[in-house]
Amino acid sequence: MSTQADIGVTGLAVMGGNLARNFARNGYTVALYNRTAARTRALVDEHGDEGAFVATETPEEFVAALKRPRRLLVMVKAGEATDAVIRQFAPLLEEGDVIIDGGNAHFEDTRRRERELREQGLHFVGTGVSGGEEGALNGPSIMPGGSKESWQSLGPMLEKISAKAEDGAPCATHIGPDGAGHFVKMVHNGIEYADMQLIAEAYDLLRRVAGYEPARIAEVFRTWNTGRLDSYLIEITAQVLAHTDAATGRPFVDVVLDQAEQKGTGRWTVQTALDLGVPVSGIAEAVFARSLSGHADLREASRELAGPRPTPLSEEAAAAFADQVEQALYASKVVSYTQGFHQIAAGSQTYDWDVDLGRVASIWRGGCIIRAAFLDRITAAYDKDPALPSLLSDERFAEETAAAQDDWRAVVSAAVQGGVPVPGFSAALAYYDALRAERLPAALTQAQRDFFGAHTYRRTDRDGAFHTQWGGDRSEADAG
Ligand code: 2AM
Repeated sequence: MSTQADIGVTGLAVMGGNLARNFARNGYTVALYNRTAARTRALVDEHGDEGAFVATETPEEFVAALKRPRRLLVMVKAGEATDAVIRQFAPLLEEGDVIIDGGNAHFEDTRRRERELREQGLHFVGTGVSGGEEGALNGPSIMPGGSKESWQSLGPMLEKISAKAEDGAPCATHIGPDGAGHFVKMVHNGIEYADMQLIAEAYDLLRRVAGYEPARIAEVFRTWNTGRLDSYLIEITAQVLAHTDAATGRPFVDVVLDQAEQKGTGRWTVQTALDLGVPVSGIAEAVFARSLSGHADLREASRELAGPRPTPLSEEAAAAFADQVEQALYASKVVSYTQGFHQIAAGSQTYDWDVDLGRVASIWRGGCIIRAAFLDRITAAYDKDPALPSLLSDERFAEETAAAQDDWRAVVSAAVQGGVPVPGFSAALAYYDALRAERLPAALTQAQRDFFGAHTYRRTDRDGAFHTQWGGDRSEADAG
């Protein structure tokens, strides 16, 4: 067997198979190996004419087929299977070779694997790949972590197979060391949850407050998609809402069970945010909203709870309300991204990753589910000030939220009055109001903590930690 392949792919289910084809279509010679050889043969039978494949049947043969430094992409299920495959291949590799995990691994697992393999002289690249099956084949957004050296050997190939943004820039960049890539992919998915929740709330408001039918709402979304909300998710929302169920003739959205599922990356985003102490309330509400929707029994048992009487809007008022919803949706979206980027900045600082936040926004412009015109504004904001404390403090975003805030408040009020749950919109607005508040009631919270637990408090007028003898002589003591 000649050592000719530029990259090897193992784990040839749909994602792995499509990435292998993507490499081959881009002129790379791709070695293939799968535990079950039938899958390898099927791939070559069906798509062998798309490029240069080297089908192999044993791990040894597979490794021997790769040029050095060897690049070996693992596309198996996240978790134990990934560890099993690494255990199988690591002993066959040599110093400087690169193992790439393109699955949806937890970044802590990636950090551990990177450390273990580094000790053996191997590079381990945990990489986020977004765009689903279609993206894997035609160009995903790629978020690799790992060492700088591994990026040198791998970067040009990943850029080549990645999606391209409108300006032609590849949607792949070196995110940072060890788990940085999988961390950023995790937050990407958390933001995706928030985006989807906000769109769902906008739809619900247009339906239940404005009184629009799905086909009409589809038109509204189509119009929004020509403006600053231009994005893949808004575009497909319009298509879903315009779709009629073939079997019943009803709007498709009305025949779909209203219980959302989740795979877990949204939950990881929130769990990690709690550990890092980052308030990602919008993402958390999105995760909880899916969870609540799935509690069918609880919802059934609660259906008789009282709510407000509906008050239909005139045609004119409904149209004006739809415009306000666009403002609320945009401002809430800005908050979601503000929170998500705060989390990436916090992860970067905690783990010493030095993530370029503007670059992250720019590689999400193509290939991935949250691709949107708006991401250019985030890149511009960080280009202008890489140390921006919060996206909301960028001049342009501040101006836009200032212009949106009256409508944003009106929409949340109308939702509350109408009994339409908008956890995403209202959490975003609460975050915005909390950030800009001169004083927060956290002062009272601190006083309570000192009262019941002698946790001490700090003062506005003096340095140090203080404790008050509550219920006693009330003398203040400096506990610091
Ligand atoms: P299989 O075709 O032999 O099942 C997605 O499940 C992909 O990961 C499949 O290609 C599958 O191989 C592979 N896979 C899952 N678990 C694996 C393991 N423990 N070792 C090797 N490959 C595995």
